[in-house]
Amino acid sequence: MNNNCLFCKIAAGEIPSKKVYEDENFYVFHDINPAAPVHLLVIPKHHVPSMQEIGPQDAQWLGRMMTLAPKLAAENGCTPGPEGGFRLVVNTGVEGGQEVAHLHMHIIGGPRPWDKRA
Ligand code: DGP
Repeated sequence: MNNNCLFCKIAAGEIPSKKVYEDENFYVFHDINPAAPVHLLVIPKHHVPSMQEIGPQDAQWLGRMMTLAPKLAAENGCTPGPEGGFRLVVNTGVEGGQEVAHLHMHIIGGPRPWDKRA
């Protein structure tokens, strides 16, 4: 837990959020500024600033984080099948468009049209 980190505080329940899933390692909630009908954020509960700090030792939990996506997408309104789908986005660093310095994966989807931001 990083006491200066917004997403650490959200994962700890210190700042309110619209939670859709939680387990021992991950916390998932609705983005406050959705770019599409479905816009979720998946965060690890431990503090990692961004993908720039990731190395081989992180393969296991990062893999688990990715595998959460299809179930969360389907359960929260993304259309199943090849005509549906969703986007996964991990903005990294300032030049990568990252605004909150706690690694997070966007799950973005739902019936189009919607913009390509996030
Ligand atoms: P990024 O640009 O990849 O760092 O995305 C950060 C996202 O976090 C952005 O889409 C808006 C969202 N966000 C920022 N502050 C809050 C908050 O306090 N609550 C929630 N639910 N989302 C937030």
